[in-house]
Amino acid sequence: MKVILVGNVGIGKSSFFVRFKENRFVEQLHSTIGLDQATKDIQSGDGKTVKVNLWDTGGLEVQGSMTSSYYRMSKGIVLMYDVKDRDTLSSLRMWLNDINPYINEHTTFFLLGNKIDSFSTEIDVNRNDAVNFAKNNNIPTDNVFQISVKTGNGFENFITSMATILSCGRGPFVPDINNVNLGDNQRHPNNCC
Ligand SMILES: Nc1nc2c(ncn2[C@@H]2O[C@H](COP(=O)(O)OP(=O)(O)OP(=O)(O)O)[C@@H](O)[C@H]2O)c(=O)[nH]1
Ligand SMILES: [Mg+2]
Repeated sequence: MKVILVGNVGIGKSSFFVRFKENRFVEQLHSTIGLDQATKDIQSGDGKTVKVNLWDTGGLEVQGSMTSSYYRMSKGIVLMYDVKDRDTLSSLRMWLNDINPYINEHTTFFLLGNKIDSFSTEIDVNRNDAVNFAKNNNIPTDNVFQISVKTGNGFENFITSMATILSCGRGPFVPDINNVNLGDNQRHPNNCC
C-alpha cells in the first residue's frame, strides 16, 4: 500500500525514507529534488505482513502537476513536522488543504513529530500540542507519534503501528515511552475497511 511523506523542507522526510529503506541515518542529505520510493514487507502488530510502498519528495517539490501524481492513490499519509520548529506543525494545515482533493474515505492520516533527540525547551512542540492539532484536523489521536529518525527512538514502533492501523488491525500496539497514554481514551475508527 502506498504511503507518502508530507511536510516542510528540512523536517527529516528523506532521513525517514533512508531509515525505512536501509535502517541507517545519514547526516548530510541534500534537499530532495524529484521522487523516490521503496517497498518493504512490514509485520503488523497482529501478525499480518503488510507491503508498504513508501514515497519521498522534497518539501519544495510538491507543486503543479507533480502534486496529483504524488498524492493520488495513497492509502497512508504521514504528516511530518519537526518538534523543534512550531511553524512546521502549523504549516501542515496548508498541506492538508493541498491534499484534500486527492483523498477518499480510505485514506488514513498519521501525525509524526521528528527530532525528539533534540527536544529540550518549553517552546518545542510537545505531544499535547500534536494531539490538539490532530483533534482539530480530524486525525485520530491514536495516529499521533513522535520519533527520532536520528537515534531510531520510536521508529520501529511507528512503522509497526502504522502497518497495523493500515491493515485495519486493532492492536495491541507496542507501548512506547514517547506515546504514553495522556488520558485520551477516545477510540476513532480508521476508516480503512
Ligand atoms: N537531530 C536530528 N536531526 C535530524 C533528524 N532527522 C533528520 N535530521 C536532520 O534534518 C536535516 C534535514 O533532513 P532531510 O531528511 O533532508 O529533510 P527533508 O524533509 O527530506 O527535506 P526536503 O527534502 O528539503 O524537503 C538533515 O540535516 C538531517 O540530518 C532527527 O531525528 N534528529
Ligand atoms: Mg528530502
